[in-house]
Amino acid sequence: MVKTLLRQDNTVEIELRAVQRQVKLLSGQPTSVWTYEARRIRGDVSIKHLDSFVGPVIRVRRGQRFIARFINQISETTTVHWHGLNVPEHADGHPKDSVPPGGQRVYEFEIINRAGTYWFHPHPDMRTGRHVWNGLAGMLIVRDDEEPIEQLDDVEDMPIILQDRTFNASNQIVYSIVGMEGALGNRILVNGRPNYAAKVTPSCYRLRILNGSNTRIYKLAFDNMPMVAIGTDGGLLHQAVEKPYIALAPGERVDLWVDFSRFHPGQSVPLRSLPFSATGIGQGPLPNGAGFEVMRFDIRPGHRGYTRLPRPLASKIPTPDQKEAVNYTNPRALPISFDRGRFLLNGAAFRLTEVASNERVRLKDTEVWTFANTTGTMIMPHPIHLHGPSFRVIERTIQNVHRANWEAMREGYTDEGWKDTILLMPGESAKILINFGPYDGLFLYHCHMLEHEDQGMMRNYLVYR
Ligand SMILES: [Cu+2]
Repeated sequence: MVKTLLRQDNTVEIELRAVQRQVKLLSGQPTSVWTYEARRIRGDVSIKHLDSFVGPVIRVRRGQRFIARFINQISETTTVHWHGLNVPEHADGHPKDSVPPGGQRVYEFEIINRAGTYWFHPHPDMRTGRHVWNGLAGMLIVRDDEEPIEQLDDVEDMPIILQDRTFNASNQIVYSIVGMEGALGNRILVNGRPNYAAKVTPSCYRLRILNGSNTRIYKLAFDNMPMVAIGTDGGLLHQAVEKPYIALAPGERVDLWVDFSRFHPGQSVPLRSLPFSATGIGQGPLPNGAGFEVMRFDIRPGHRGYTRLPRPLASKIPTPDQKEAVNYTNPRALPISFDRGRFLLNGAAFRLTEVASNERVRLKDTEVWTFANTTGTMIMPHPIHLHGPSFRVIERTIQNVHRANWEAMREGYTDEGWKDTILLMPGESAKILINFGPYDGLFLYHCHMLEHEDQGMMRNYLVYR
């Protein structure tokens, strides 16, 4: 009886603070960081802090009413954006809804997204790159009682947040902008830690990998073992797909299924980022496109859990049909360009609440949008992120002059599933299909290379009734 009553209260309430703190990351002096601290107030929610600046990892369930009482205790105005979650305008963390130092804001929304790996980070006007770089980013995992794989409680479920940072001689984080690319660190951190090694048993694991870097793109691979993708930005795939490597640009997530049962205790399995090339990148001490070891999995003796994936993984994902779009014959064209030293979207820079005439969409309409990364005196990769509903990728095309570099990256795209962020390599265009709803209001689309976003590579779109 008591249990039934508890289940009926579907509300989760947490307190979330942005604070400045010292953490011990390297040998010697502690590092001064900004970080989120969260605590449960009520409801069925788990919060795990990661013993670094990044985090926490918050686990919620689809269908819950989520309330985050945010308290800004850092020295700058900030916001909290729930990346990938489809939430009302007032809860989206738009820069216009900023929280001053010492201020508070309640973010309240229903979790309507599919089960999957989402995240949260600041979104203040022109300062997002610095806030994330200083340490503000956490993971938000949505589970769903209806998905078969979510029933596998014994499967090891491992958050892996990829970032890079540069530290000075006294172990402090240095905001290191490299040319027109953005902030690129010379050290790779996983879950906020350098030289990261995860202890695993010869069993199967679900890795929830988030690229929480400002600018760095990863081409993730194991040695002599394919990547088995089971989820994308917007949750689980219907069936697992094997890929030689995974392309993961800033903001993107992928869920991998890894079977360590083929290894023996004592072995160490590196996860690598393979080298790749593109125009516009390649500067700095650890350039974008350099190859390196991301982390290791150290095999320890221990329990052997699941060895086989459930089939299907999750409910079927409908094949996108662009004929459903109201603008099927005339897709909305939103080109990337470069003008007077900065990148633009839709030919214009961000202004706080400005919406152009071609940035208005009707609530409940399905539309085709085309992003083209094909013009300008400076062309480089850009991951484009849409706030609001997840979308599907219908088609990608490449200019011949950029084809060779693209061919070395495109097999790593995870276009089989729902996406909220897609990488556009130089010379690439992508058509996406979006159904707008259930919320009307003002939402953002932007480059998720955070310094590009801060320089204005971001626009509003308006969903109107
Ligand atoms: Cu960009």
